[in-house]
Amino acid sequence: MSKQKVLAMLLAGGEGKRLHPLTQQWAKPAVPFGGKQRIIDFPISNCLNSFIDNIGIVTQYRADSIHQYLSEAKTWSAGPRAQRGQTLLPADRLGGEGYIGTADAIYQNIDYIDSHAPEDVLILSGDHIYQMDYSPLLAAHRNSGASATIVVKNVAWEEASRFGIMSTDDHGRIVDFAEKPAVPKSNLASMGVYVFRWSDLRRLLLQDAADPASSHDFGKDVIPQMLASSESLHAYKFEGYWRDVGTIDSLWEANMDLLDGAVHIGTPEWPMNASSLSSVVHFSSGLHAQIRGSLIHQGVAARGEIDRSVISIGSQLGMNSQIRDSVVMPHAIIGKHAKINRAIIGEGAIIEDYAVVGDGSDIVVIAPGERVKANVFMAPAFDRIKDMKDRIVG
Ligand code: ADQ
Ligand code: ADP
Repeated sequence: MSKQKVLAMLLAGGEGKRLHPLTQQWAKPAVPFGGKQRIIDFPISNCLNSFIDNIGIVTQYRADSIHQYLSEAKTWSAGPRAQRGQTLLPADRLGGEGYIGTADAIYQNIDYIDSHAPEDVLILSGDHIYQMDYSPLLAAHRNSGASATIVVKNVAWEEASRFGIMSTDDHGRIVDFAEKPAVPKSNLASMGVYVFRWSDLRRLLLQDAADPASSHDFGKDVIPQMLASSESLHAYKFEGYWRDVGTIDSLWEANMDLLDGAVHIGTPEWPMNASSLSSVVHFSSGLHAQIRGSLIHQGVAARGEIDRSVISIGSQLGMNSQIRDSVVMPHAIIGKHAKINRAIIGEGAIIEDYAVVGDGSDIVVIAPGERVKANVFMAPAFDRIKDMKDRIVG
């Protein structure tokens, strides 16, 4: 039992259809990011750096991949702010068919939350790249006395329909909210990060669970229901870097943002997990390599020409290979004279000698473990077909 007043609940169970094929075998939060981390390391390190010790990690889709990563990786068991109160919650606690929506995923863990008797519950997503100290948010939430506080950010207008969009009054109270509106009224977006007073959330979850018309989702059901019944709902603006990496393009862009210095991994002021501290990032050029504006991780055999790319741990690059504007995920092998342009090469994929991936137009994704045969050209059209299929499903 913890004396902490806040308990974080990290939603790490989404299927991530739009990140297919990177999420074929792995949950979205376990997808590699930036050479050595996985996406889930960001919200976890935010908790640690905000001195929130208790995190319940709610898994569902490919739960094994999250469990495996967090338990086997020494990542979270050492380091300056070691995590002790992390609980991996088994998928589907109440039996049955699994969680229906995000609110149901919390509802089914009511016992676990009650056992911590928190004053507030911080609800986080497992698929966001950002560095945020949650302390001022928690303080603002308590000062306002609101039932819930939603963290918000202005997003690009053309992306606004991907998010929960709201309007606030002069006191930061939310007066209007629409989940992923086709025609957004504002560009003030929910980051999907919420603080709730636990007594209020508990009541709302019971109410939502009893509603046969609900899809049991925070954005679709709980938040609109709160507004309809005039619960006090506040917005808290986050000004830092934040990106929902739920799509291939946004995942690629966030990796490029890392190269541009818009977001960092493991600085002394904001340590990430233990492995990030021991990781040395090389910008150097070796005898057989020409490297520009790239992150090359320790232990990578860097050969060839590498331009504005993230080259992850354990990958191998062949002589005279050319890698441009790309992300090479851990343990991928790139053959001699292979050309990679605007692509994401999945974990453990093999690109044989003289193969060409991408032509510099749309991003091409090579699935984890996939083999691209020698001399084959993987054009973006191949990827576009998959992308269209995803759009229909998701
Ligand atoms: P989405 O990003 O669409 O919108 P959603 O797909 O529901 O949110 O997932 C939120 C988080 O919960 C993700 O980390 C996902 O992995 C996880 N998750 C989803 N289903 C789950 C389940 N059944 N069990 C466990 N975890 C699950 C939300 C809000 C928007 C807001 C965006 C910001 O609804 O209002 O703008 O986040 O990214
Ligand atoms: P192995 O069993 O060969 O050691 P892993 O346990 O690393 O492989 O991965 C199991 C499967 O998951 C493999 O097919 C691999 O390509 C795939 N995989 C690994 N990482 C990812 C990822 N980030 N996203 C999707 N699939 C992945």
